[in-house]
Amino acid sequence: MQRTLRQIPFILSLFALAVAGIFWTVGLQSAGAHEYTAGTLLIKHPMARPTAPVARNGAVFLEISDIDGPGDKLLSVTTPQAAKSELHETTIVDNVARMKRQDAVEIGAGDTVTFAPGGLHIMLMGLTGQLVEGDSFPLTLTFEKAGDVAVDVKIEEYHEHDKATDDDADKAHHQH
Ligand SMILES: [Cu+2]
Repeated sequence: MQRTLRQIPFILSLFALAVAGIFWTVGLQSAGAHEYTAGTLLIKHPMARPTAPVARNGAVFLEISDIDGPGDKLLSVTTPQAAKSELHETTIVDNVARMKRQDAVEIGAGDTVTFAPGGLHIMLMGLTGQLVEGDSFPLTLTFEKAGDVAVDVKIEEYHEHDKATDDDADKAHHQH
């Protein structure tokens, strides 16, 4: 009996360590990976480049996957950071880059759709404030099946994420 009582503080400290470990891991994941799940959808690293003080427009890039799911459709996007947000795709027509508004963006079953410079992007029209490196702003993605998904958009220089060859040193280098 006495022995059991003496073990209690030890057990409690183990428990505290375990809890601390969980929080530490969660903290690391949100700081590093910056991704969101909604049903079977995985949304990775929403980001926007910093803008000049006079810039009226900006663009958001991210990656949306439905690897194990039936597919979904991104219908619209809203953010308090801009008067209007549209789904755009840049295409080259006769050597001229043109942005075309998309009514929706299909995420096929098992597919990953990447919004990146020179292709798909979320166009922010009529910025309500300058996009300053290091800041972030909220954005809501509306999907046909998954519904509304709220994410935070990090403002930083663009660099390709989540590549198999992309180690931490490489990421740190690209951020500056
Ligand atoms: Cu655009």
